[in-house]
Amino acid sequence: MPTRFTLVLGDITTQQVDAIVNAANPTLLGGGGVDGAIHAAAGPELLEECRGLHGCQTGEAKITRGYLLPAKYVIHTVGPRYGQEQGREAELLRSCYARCLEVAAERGVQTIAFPAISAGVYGYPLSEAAAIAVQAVCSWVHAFDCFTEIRFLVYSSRAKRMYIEAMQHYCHTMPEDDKIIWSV
Ligand code: AR6
Repeated sequence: MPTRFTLVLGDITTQQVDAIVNAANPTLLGGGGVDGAIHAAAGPELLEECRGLHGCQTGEAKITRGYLLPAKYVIHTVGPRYGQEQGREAELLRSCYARCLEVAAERGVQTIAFPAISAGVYGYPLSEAAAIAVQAVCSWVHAFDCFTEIRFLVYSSRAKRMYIEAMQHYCHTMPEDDKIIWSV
């Protein structure tokens, strides 16, 4: 079965998918941006579960329940801070996408939504962050075939354009195009 890649301009907290990804910080105890929105929508039990996880390293991912969210799970990942990772930013950002997909696959998740990890407070330039997101997810999907839909959530029309460019560029240069269908 091919994996459907979709691009949606909107709020990740309202998405009807098995899992949504949170762009968190190493404490996993909440923050601003997507993190703040997810905690606000999921309710206080999410923070309680997060306390028991004892944080998360940059490039890693940990899973919790979704509580009041439509999504059953939240996968918390910590993106790199742009310019503060000794040149390992791209590698760490790729790792976030790969680890989220691994953790999701272990729980039997079939549909997952990603925000633009690191492209807000953590300062990753959006065009680079979008290219890495699409490339990382494309390569993973070509190696492991277990998702029906991978949804990218963007929060501005500029971000949407960046993702379309990245999808046009990377999805169509992959060797087995028939494994990915994408729609906007
Ligand atoms: N739905 C979808 N995308 C969103 C939403 C939303 N509700 N809100 C923001 N975005 P950021 P980071 C976009 O800053 O850069 C937190 O305080 C936003 O426009 O949320 O990884 C954490 O606790 C941007 O494109 O995440 C960390 O301290 C993208 O999501 C830190 O921010 C990511 O922006 C993590 O920073």
